[in-house]
Amino acid sequence: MEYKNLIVEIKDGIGFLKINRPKALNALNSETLAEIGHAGNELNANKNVRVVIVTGEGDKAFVAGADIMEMKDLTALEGAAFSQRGHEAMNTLENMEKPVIAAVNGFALGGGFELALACDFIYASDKAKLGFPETTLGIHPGFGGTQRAAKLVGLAKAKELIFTGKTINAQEAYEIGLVNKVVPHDQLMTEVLALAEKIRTNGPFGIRLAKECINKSLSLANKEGFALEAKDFGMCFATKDQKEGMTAFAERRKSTFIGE
Ligand code: DAK
Repeated sequence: MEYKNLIVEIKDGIGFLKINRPKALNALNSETLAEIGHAGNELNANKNVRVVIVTGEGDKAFVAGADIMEMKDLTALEGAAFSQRGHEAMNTLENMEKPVIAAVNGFALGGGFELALACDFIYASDKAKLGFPETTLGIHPGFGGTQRAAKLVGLAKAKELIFTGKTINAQEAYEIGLVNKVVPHDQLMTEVLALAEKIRTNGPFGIRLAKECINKSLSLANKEGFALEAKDFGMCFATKDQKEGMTAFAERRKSTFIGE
């Protein structure tokens, strides 16, 4: 499918979803949010795609937020619909059956930060700037940021970031656990591709079930979480991937997984 505001590509088992509105620093308007949802579903359904990388076009921004020009005259009902469209896009990424890495190549502000937080983890350029400026605009994060940031860094840090609206650099974001790794700007894609490649060669089915267990750990009590883990672990033994992985180990060769 062709997208107006995205560049979507698949190369060697890795899907790329690039937000492509560089003149507006890749700000998310409703059309882009809808396209992210579609592209996410398309990449999810494609069996050849093992890992997805989300990034922004251009050298300056990952995504500088939800589109303020579109939002400024919204009514309350339209605001709620806009927020819902955002939730649908973010949830599509969060619930993909394959790992989704955010390669944050510049500004990740407001809705852009929320987009990165909906990915499984973030690698950031040392030039990246992250934050929630929403309260400086008279609103608050509306694409899941209050929930996802609090779960990642704890209530007090999330409140400090959101109440102040301050922007932090990649190193500060790394130190509080929002970012997995800070990379020199011109090496960001090389590092992210190496990471994606490492993940791509592992068993897709095991990764998919692990992602489900880890995501659900946030809402399940330990007892239910362990029950889910045991059920999913058992399910691995019904797959060709498990047979291949363990046979390859016994035969001292490299495994070739097919995701079944
Ligand atoms: N929306 C629309 N256009 C944007 C934009 C944005 N968020 N950010 C930048 N642009 C546009 C600028 O208007 C400018 O367009 P032209 O004037 O050239 O036409 C172009 O991108 C380049 O921007 P600048 O000229 O400002 O570039 P600078 O290098 O000087 O500054 C900046 C870069 C990132 C510091 C600055 O652009 C900036 O502060 N941008 C706004 C960042 C921001 O506040 N982001 C948060 C947006 S609010 C909700 C739903 C969603 C949300 C909340 C609630 N519900 C409905 C409940 C989420 C809200 C947000 O994300």
